[in-house]
Amino acid sequence: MLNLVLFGPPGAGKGTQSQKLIEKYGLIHLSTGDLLRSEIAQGTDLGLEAKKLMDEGILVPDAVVIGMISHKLDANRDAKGFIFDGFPRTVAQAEALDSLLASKNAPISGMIALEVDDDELERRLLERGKESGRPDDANPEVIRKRIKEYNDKTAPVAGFYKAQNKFKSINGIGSIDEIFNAIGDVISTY
Ligand code: B4P
Repeated sequence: MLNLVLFGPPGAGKGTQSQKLIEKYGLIHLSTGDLLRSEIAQGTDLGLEAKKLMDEGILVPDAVVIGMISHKLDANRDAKGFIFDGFPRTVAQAEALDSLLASKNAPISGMIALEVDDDELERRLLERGKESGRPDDANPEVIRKRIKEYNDKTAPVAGFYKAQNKFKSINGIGSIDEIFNAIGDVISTY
């Protein structure tokens, strides 16, 4: 099984690259951001709770996203593998993911981090906000809050995978195809 964690700050290109990776490798895409936005669109209690936090650029509680991922893993037992996009975002989520996958005998193959500087992240997210209507992409203050959340709570997740010799970082600036090829080079080493 190919189980890939795509890592990086908001706007690094995780969602963009995931779309290309699922086509090439036939993987199931698990984006906690997309799962949460779907709960919001359906107006569920979970969605209402998550919306308040997401609109402010704050991470939603670990238990919520871990529960969502666990359901999705159970619902896709015959998958060839998974791309985890935007998850894990805290060390507690990374630990929970390891134990969920251990029970299925299908560990993480590796984490690939997309490196992009803060100015470029802000530029990309504001640009996307013009089209997407995403409230968390519309406001520079919220974008900076999301980057701060990433630096405080998510960046340490890299250390979790480095300790397992599963971490690789690549340059996330360049054309979408160049970055996709660089990701493919890493995958070919698994
Ligand atoms: P996400 O939906 O995961 O939001 P994201 O990080 O902004 O998206 P992504 O990084 O995938 O966007 P992409 O770079 O592809 O999360 C939103 C919120 O949900 C979080 O703030 C949090 O509140 C909550 N949440 C989600 N998961 C959670 C978790 N596990 N725990 C707790 N809370 C959680 O795209 C950005 C833009 O860049 C696009 O417009 C794209 O076209 C452009 N782009 C991509 N590649 C490019 C390139 N090479 N060059 C130029 N532009 C590029």
